Order: sequence, then structure tokens, then C-alpha cells
Amino acid sequence: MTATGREPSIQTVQQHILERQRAHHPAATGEFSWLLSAVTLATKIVADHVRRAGLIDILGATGATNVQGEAVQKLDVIANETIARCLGYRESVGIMVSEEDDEPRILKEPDAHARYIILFDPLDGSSNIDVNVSIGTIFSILQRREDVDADRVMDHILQPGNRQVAAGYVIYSSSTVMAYTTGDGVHMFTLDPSIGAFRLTREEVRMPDSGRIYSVNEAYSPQFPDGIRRYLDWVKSEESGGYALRYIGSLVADFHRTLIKGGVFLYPPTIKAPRGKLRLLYEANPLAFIAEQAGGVATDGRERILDKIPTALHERTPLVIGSKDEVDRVLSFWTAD
Ligand code: AFP
Repeated sequence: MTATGREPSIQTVQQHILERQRAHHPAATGEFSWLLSAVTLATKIVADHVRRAGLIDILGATGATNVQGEAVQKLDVIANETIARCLGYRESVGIMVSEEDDEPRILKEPDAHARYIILFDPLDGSSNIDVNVSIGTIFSILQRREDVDADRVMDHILQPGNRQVAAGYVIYSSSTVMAYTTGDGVHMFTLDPSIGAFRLTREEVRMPDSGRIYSVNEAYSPQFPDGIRRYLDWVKSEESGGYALRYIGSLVADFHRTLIKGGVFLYPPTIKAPRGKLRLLYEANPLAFIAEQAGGVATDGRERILDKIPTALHERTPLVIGSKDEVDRVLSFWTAD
């Protein structure tokens, strides 16, 4: 329904979160939507920097390497600090953990009000920045555990993905799109630059159960486990009926396509990276939560991503994520030992 019966309705991400909260959690105080508004504010600022990246001196590497051993891009630093600044003003956020930082940032002394922990990859796919390829921000939100002393910071952070209260991503591309879930479906918003707000564009997104696209850095196939290599042979065989390969090299962009069109994204273990490359807390967990909420599946080859108990902040994991039938197909060839 629309106000006049003619124009499409306008619903911003804030309105959407508030309405959903009112419907499903009548006792909610609004503090959570206030927290998420820090994420939308930060990502609008990052989107603006990304759009003007070639015009101002923010392209290229800083010369530093991050805790993952990767070259830090100038935009990585801008995105990290922007998100930290915006979240710092939200009284409910106690701890912030970034893929770019060595250690968690304790924003508030532990107390009942600062009960949220936010984990994020400020600029995923940042090695693609200089060549105008889509990049993104991924976030995951947890609550402090009630059964653990407030000062045991790592115990609060290292919770399995099935404890996430929200997760989402923003993709900076031909348009800037945000997708989020609070465990109540996946909803998508497009940044309308004319009003500076994310407007609802897809509600209750469903990932197709199958899709004829596979997405993997196939150059590593000599290093993949045998089962994955057998799957890759099958996918290219006549028997499969024909698949297309799409690989952008920005997880957010490859995942966004998989969510909408279906298919499967794989980053298996390699000889060089026996535990995979992607980070459990900042990449796999939030995207697994979104995938499952949209009807998809995410596994490391042995167990559901969301059931993995993290043991370290920057832990990596193999990842197979996407349409249910396609992930099942990969697993029928490969089950990690
Ligand atoms: P960068 O942030 O260093 O560009 O890494 C991106 C990423 O973590 C993820 O977004 C991609 O899916 C994956 O790495 C690509 O890795 P390969 O270059 O090894 O294929």
C-alpha cells in the first residue's frame, strides 16, 4: 500500500528496524535500532569515500601490514576509524572488534548498558579498491554473556555464530546496498543518494534452493582437497548440465550475487592456507547467519559454520556457502576430515 496509491512507499532502514522490533519484541527499548543506526551512518560515510576515491588521495596502500599479514589500504584505515567513531557514540556498545585491529577495543567499562559487542570487517575485498571492483563492510553483533564475569573479554567475544543477535553487510557497488538480519528474515535496502537514506528494496529475501553458478578461486585447485577437485571436475562435466563460474574476489560481492541468484561460493582449505583464508568472526559467521535466514546453508565441510566455537580472534575457516542443493552437492563430493 502507498500513501497516495500511486508512488511506491518509502521505508528507511531505521523505520524498518523499529517496526519489526515493535511487532516482534514489544518490550524493546529502541536501543538496538539506535546501535544499528551507527552502522548505517558509518557505512554512508564509507560509501561517500569509496565513490570519491579516485578524486582524493585515498587510493593505494598505506605501507603497513595488518594482523592478517595483508597490505593495509588507505581506505581500510578510513573505514575502520569511521566505524569506530560512529559506534563509540552508542552507549550500548561495550566492545568493538575489527579485522584490521590486533586487539579488541573496549569502548565502555563493562556495565549493564554497554551489553553489545560488534565485530566487523570494515572493508572486505580491499585489494580490489584501486580497480573499481565492488567491496563491502560486514558486521556481526553479539551480546555479552550473562554467565561470565564482565572482565573476561575474550569469553564474551569468542561466542559461536548461533549467538549472533544481528548481522549484515553493505556492498559498495553500482549502488550501495545493505542487507541485514536480526534472526527474522533478511531485508535489503538501497542507499538513495538524493535523501541520504537506505530505503527498503527487498523484504524477506529468499536464496534460491539451487543455482547454476559456482564461485571459487579455481587457480588454487591443485592445492584443494581431492573431494573439492572431484566436485570441480563434475561441475564442468556434461553430466552436471552446465554451470557458469563467477569469482569477483570480494566476498561480499560474491555472496551478494549468490544470495540473490543462487549458486555456491567456496573457499576450501589449500596447502598454503590449510584452515582456509576467510575469517570466522568477521566474514563467515555474519554471512552464514544471513544465508541461513534466507534459506541457504553455510559449512566448513565438517560442521555448520554457526556452530563452530571460536578459539581466537582472527581465526580462519574453510567456507562453503550458498543454495541448499548446491552446498549439499559440494558436500557429496567432499567432507573434510
Ligand atoms: P582482501 O580484503 O585482502 O582483498 O581479501 C578479500 C578476501 O578476504 C575475500 O573478500 C575474498 O573472497 C578472498 O579474500 C579472496 O581471496 P583470494 O584472492 O585468495 O581468492
